[in-house]
Amino acid sequence: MINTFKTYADRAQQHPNACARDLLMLMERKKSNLSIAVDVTSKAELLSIANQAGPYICLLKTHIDIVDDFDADLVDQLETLAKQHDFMIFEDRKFADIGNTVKRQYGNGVYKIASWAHITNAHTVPGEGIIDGLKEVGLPLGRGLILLSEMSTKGALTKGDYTVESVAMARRHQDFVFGFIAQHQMNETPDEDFLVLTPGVGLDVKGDGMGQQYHTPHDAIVSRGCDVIIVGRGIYGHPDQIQTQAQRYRDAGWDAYLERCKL
Ligand code: S5P
Repeated sequence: MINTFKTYADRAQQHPNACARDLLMLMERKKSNLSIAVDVTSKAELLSIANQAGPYICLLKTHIDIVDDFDADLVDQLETLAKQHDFMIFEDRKFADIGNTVKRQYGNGVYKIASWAHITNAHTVPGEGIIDGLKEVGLPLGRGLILLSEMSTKGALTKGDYTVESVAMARRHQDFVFGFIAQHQMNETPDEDFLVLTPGVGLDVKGDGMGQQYHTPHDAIVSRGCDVIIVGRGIYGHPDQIQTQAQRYRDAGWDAYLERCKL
């Protein structure tokens, strides 16, 4: 696997994408490759979990459209927590429409995602125009995009040529696209350094009865060469143990990274 033996710090020094540099430096500084997926539906719960898990994570992943009582103050408070605990924010919007539509979905509407999310993601099913549309809004704001090249669920159609073409699209937009949601590392040459953020990570269960499939942090980081582990229910599914679980996944992810780099 190419580039996986390098440290996050070394990769930050050389990375062509500004958002990736920020994330890699943050990961090294904080000694965390853990992203929490906070898929809860109330503002108070989201903020409470963000505050408790904050010290252990590099990235907070949101599904902002599932919050029943969303308001602009939620975003202000998330931004304050991000500064206080030193994490970045990733809105898992999974854009999937034509360029002209996604740029409005990204910059406008109720959520104004581009104004607060450092990172967002997109499906590649519409073709490259989706990247052009999102880039028009995100690049001037210093935002970064990741593409879904491989999903975690059973029977996902994101495989074979779809995955190969998704990587080719990313290669043509490296000022804005810096990585993938995937289950494996995607680099093909030593010059390439796409980050892989990987969901479907769990220490205690193998599935959820709705298609989700879990690997351990060790498997994701060491065997599959992924860079960031995304953990949802493994952490927020234990509301009384958010800190304990966040620390547990942070340690498992970081130990796996140290093993991979032979540090
Ligand atoms: O392929 C994917 C892509 C994503 S972004 N599979 C996923 O599960 N996700 C997201 O990761 C999903 O939307 C959820 O927010 C998180 C996984 O949550 P968990 O509770 O299964 O750990």
